[in-house]
Amino acid sequence: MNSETAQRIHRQDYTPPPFLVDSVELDVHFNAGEVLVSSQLQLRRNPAAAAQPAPLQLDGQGLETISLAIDGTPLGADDYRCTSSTLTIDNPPDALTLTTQVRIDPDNNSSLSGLYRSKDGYFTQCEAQGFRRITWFPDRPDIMSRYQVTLHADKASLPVLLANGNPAGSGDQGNGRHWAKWEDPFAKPCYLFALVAARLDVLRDEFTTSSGRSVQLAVFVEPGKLDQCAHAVDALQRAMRWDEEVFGLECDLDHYMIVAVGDFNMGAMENKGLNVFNTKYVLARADTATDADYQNIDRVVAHEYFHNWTGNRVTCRDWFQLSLKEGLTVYRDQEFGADMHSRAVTRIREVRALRAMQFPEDAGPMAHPVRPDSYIEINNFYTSTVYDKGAEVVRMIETLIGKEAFRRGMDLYFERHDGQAVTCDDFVAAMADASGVDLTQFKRWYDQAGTPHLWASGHYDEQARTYTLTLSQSLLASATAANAEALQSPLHTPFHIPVAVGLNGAHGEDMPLMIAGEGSAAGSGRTTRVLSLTEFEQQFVFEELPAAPVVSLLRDFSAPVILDFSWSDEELAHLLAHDSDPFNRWEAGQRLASRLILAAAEDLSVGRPAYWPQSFVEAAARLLEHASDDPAFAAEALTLPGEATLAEEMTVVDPSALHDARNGLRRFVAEQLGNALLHCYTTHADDAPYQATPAAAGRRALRNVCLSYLGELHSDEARALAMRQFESADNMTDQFAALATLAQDDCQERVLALASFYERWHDEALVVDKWLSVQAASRLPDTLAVVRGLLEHPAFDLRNPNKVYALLNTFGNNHVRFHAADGSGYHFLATQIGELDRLNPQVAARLARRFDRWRKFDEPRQQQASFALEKLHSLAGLSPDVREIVGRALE
Ligand code: 0A1
Ligand code: ZN
Repeated sequence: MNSETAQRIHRQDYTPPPFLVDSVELDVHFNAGEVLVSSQLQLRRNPAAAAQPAPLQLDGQGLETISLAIDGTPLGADDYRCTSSTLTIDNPPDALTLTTQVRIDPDNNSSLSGLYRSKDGYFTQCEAQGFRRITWFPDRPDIMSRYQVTLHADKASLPVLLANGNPAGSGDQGNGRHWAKWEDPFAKPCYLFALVAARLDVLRDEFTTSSGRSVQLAVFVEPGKLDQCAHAVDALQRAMRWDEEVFGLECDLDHYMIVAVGDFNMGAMENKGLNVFNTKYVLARADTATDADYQNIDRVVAHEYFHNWTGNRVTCRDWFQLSLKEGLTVYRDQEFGADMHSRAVTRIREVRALRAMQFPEDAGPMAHPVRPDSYIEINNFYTSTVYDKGAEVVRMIETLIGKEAFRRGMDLYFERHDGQAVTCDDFVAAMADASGVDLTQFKRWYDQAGTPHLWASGHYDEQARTYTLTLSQSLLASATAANAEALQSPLHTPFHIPVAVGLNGAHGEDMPLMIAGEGSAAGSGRTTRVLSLTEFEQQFVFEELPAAPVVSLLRDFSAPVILDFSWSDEELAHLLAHDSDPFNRWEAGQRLASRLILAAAEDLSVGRPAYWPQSFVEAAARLLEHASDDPAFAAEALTLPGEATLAEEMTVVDPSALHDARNGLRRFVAEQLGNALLHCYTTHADDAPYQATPAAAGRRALRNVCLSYLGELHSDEARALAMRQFESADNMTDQFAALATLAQDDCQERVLALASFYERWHDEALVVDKWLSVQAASRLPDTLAVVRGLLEHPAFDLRNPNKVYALLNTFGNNHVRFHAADGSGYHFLATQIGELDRLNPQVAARLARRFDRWRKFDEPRQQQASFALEKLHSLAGLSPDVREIVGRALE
């Protein structure tokens, strides 16, 4: 299929489905080399559809049709029209039973969408449009049906047979075969359908809901991995309790199952009552999983569980509304994470990720609104914008209307829409109605791509004892060709931006926040106020200030914008040391570091030496000195902004100068503070055995940041220290951190550690992924050669998404090596994308996103990138998935 035949779908073209499907009965027979699917659909005309009777149309992909019948009568050749992707019945009765039988070939389904084989088992992935690969069906989320599914398979090789809902019978059927029937009591869209037939071990547990109902929990994993399931079960129970306590939402199921599979395109999938997970987000044991893995498991398990209400009970009308469930559910898993761990550190990490992923996305060729207007391949829109910026949009609503009103809004949303397929407008309407706050202007966040810029300036009037803050906003600085046009149109209106503000006094204390015209009672006692910026420019005057404040803006990152305010270095150091908002303490340090690194990159690119002021070292020294107050925070504050984030601030990116500048600053800190780093490293050692608690994880994070700084010295002592940690660690966090430090250093220890790591872990697939990624992330000049070599290693498999992400995606994120001046990184990755596309277009398209920012680099690099992209684009048989991404990159 090429771009001519691949259709662009527009949000405005939505029409209700002509037919509804009330119930679905499936019989799935797993035979050697094929799967037969018989389906019986009860269909009827949709009373809400257009008056003109439309034909009945069903979707299909890769189906071999064996038989078709309506109300028991086989269809003749003239009764229907069939293409490879649609089955059309022109004059169907208003209500009918459609029976179909198809043959499918999951053994050869390398796309991992629909029904596919992974190792010796069979799994499904139906979001967004995988159900059509299983049977003929009107595959759209606004058709909700009741399902009954019977699986038939060989008992010895496929002993576990699962589908959504409740077990409704099982038994033997002779010839060594068995069957199992499942009934889902809830109507659901077909994207939430799932089935599994495999050989799996299971860990069972139970949860009693607040109203006293018992829910049977089960986590199914590959045989032999039961000792890595406990954390996932624990996370699930905590998430279930949390949703009851925070949102009053109880589990509606009798059975809640999680199945882990090693071949999976994404993180996990919220199929009703039968979540299918990438093993990466289930399996954990202290010696195989890092603290980050443990925390990610918490978050993903919670995310999928929370979808049961925000996504499943209330689902999306069409795929343009994807953020309705994803933005909201990410917001919910973020809040869960904040309650389980440190709220401040959780927020810091989220914003770091947002800036590394979503901001570049919003400034590049794939920029799209949280609610996109059109797409060619919906799978390309499971993006950081829909998920993470979508969560920021929900968070801003909470900030603007307040926590209690937000909760009332959620209640109202469920009251109005339980069991429905709805839109983002419906969500915002519930929030507006529950709070009485007009969110009409706010909705622009759903419709306009790009990261807004927020300019701020302040003036203190000693006489009047007032501080005047001027805020202005524009999308211009981040305008892409597409939205530049929109900005000139009369439709351009400002965003409604919540700006959380505090004023910091000379001794670090919060000053009073009295806004002129409000009367003194309004602000009294509050140290943070949320200003509503609704105009292009607005002024806010703070009164009764005895001295000039240092303003703390956008506390807790109250809006996903790029803030420009000219704090002096001293003011930033003051905020870093004193601001009562921990996010802004961290932010001040990041700003100081960014300034220095960007200036140094400019110097280095014209052959001038970099300049590092002592004041930065002093600030870092203070952080180390007070690190034990909050080790996890200190670790974040000591971590410099990443290269991809910094690159966004450069007009033309010189990746080597940027890389050298950033590492130069790290080395300078290490040289100046070697003893303090070592002291901090030593004093935060844990004698106790590994525990995944936030406090212990915080200490490990801090020590490992110290270790990585010491690694910059390339000294025998630092190498020995890393090697000691590598060899003696009782947990993967410390072992891997030591390996990651050594992997940046061209030394014998690196070779030894990499070899012994593989030797020890070659049977643990997820640990092998770490081994691949630590090599692909190395700054050493021969990294591309190493990555090329690893393609041939038995550990690598182009068919397995985790391996592809570990090796190839990590390389694409290796800023200095991927953007090598000679274009070698570009040509390498483009070739791999072309190869992968023939197996798995979704993952290939994700990999192609690494090219998003190619136009920000210098002319010679741009030329190499465009050669590589053009060549990829011209490949015969390229998927619409990759074609859409590469086409937009080349536009
Ligand atoms: N809804 C899932 C994400 C997901 C989306 C698509 C998939 O296959 C193409 C798989 C999973 C979530 O948000 O967790
Ligand atoms: Zn989700």
